[in-house]
Amino acid sequence: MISIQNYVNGELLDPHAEVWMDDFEPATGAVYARVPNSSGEDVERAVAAAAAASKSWGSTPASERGRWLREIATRIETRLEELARAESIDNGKPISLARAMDIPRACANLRFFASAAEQFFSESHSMEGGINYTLRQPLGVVGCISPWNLPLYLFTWKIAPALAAGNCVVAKPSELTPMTAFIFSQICRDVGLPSGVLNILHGEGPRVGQSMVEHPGIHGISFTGGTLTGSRIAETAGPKFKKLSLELGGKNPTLVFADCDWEPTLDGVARSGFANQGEVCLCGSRIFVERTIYERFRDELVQRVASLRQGDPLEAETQQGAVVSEAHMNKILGYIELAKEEGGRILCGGKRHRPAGRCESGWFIEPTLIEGLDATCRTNQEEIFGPVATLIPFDSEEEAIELANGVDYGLAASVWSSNVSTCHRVAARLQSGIVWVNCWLVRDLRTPFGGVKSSGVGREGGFEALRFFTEAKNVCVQFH
Ligand code: TXE
Repeated sequence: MISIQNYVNGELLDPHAEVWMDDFEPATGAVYARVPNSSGEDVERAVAAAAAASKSWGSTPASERGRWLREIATRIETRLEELARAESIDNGKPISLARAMDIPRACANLRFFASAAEQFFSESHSMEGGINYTLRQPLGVVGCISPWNLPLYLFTWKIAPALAAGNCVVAKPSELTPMTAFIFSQICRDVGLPSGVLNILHGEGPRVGQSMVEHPGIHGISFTGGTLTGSRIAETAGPKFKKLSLELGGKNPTLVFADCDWEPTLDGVARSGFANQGEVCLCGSRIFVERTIYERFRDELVQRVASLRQGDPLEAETQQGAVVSEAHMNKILGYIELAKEEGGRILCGGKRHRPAGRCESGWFIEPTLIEGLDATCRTNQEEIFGPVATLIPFDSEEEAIELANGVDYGLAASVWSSNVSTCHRVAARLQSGIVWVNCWLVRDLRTPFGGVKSSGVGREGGFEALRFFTEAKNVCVQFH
C-alpha cells in the first residue's frame, strides 16, 4: 500500500496527528493508497516554514525563481509516463488524456509562468512636477486549493504563478486525487527547491483546507472547486480581508446554429460534453440547437456519444473512464433519475456501466444525452459535473442567448456557426467569462480565465494571475 506524505519545509512527513484516509482507484473501487488527513498543527508548521522561506524567495530574481520552475517541469517530463499512469489510476480518467493533456499541461504551466514573471511589468504615471510608479510585490505566504478533476494540471496552474511572483505557498490538492501532487513534492525535494518555498498538505477540505483559509499567516487564497465550497471560503476569508480568487462551477451552454460546419461541430460538441467524463468545469452540458437542424444533429450526436469507448482507463483506446468517487457516481445517477421525473427522454446512456474484468466494480456511468426538458428545470440549472448533457431546440438567435444566459452560472460557452457576424454578436452578449467560437477548450495561457455570476470571482492566466499574486504599491515622487 502506497503511503502518501505531506511536504513541509523541504521534507516528506507523515501528518502530525497520524490521521489517515483511504485513497481509492475509481476504475476498480478498491483502496490502493493511504493519504494524510492533515490538521491545524500541520498547517501551523507549513505556514511557519513558508513565512521563513519568503524572506529570501521574495527577493530572489524572477529569472532565478523561473529556473527552479523550469527544472521541475523538466523532471515532470522525464517522469511523464509514470505521472500519467498515476493520474489515470487516481482519478479514473483515460490514460490517453492524462498523457496528452494533464501532464504536458502541468509542464506548460510551470514554464509559462517562469517566463511570464520575467516579462511582468508595472505602470508609471507621470504628472506635473513628479512621477508615480507602481511596485508589484509578492503577498508573502499564499494558499492554493485545487480540485480532483484535473489534479496536477490545476494544482500547477495555481502554484506556478504564485511561486513565480515571489510568494511562498501552502498548497492542498483534493483528498480524492492526491497522488500526482505527492509525486510532484518528491520532484521538488529531488531538485532541491529551497525548503519552505512550497509546502503541500493533504487531507479533507473542511479540516485542513478550512484551517488554511482561517490562518492569519496566509494572505491570499486561490481556490478552484465547487460553488458552495467557494462561498464558504469567501465567508471565512472575507472578514479577514484576504485576497481571494475563486474559480467555481459551470453549467455551460453550447449554441449550435444551422449554418455550422457540420462534422467539426459534431466532433467539438461531443468532446465538449464528454471529455474527462464531463468532469471539467468548462464542459458544455446544455446543448442548444437551431430547430431547423435539430433532429438530424441530435441523431448524429447520439451516434457519436453512444460509440465512445468506455472501459479500463489504463487501456490506450479508452475514451471514457470512471467518475471520481462512488458518492459522485451516485450523485450523477440521482440527476439522471431527476431528469426522467422532470420529463426528460434518455437518448443514450442513462445507467451505471459495469465493464467486464478488472473494472467490474468500478464507478462508471454511460455517457448520457437527454432531451425534452424545460430549460428552467433543475437538471438544466444545477451543475451535474458528469457524463450527462441535455439537448434543447431554439428558433432564433435572441432565444438562444436568453436560454444560454438563463442560469446562475457564467463560466464558459461555445458558439458554432460559419457566420462571422453571428459569432461575434452572440459572443458579446453571453454572460460568460470565456467564449469559444467553433472550438472548445483551446487555451492560450496568456488569456484571462474565470467566470461571472456564481462561477467565481477574479481571473487566472497570464499577467492576471501575477497581478493576483502581488500587491500594487504606488510610489509618488515630487520633483523639487
Ligand atoms: O469540490 P470541493 P468537490 C464542483 C462539481 C462537484 C462539486 C463538488 O460540481 O460536484 O464541485 O466537488 C477543498 N475550506 N467542482 O466536493 O468540495 C477540497 O478538499 C477549504 C467544480 O470535490 O469544492 C478540494 O481540495 N477547502 C470544479 C477543493 O476544496 C475546502 C472542480 C475542491 O473541493 C473546503 C471540482 C473548505 N471548507 C468540483 N471544503 C471546477 N470548477 O473546476 C472543501 N475544500
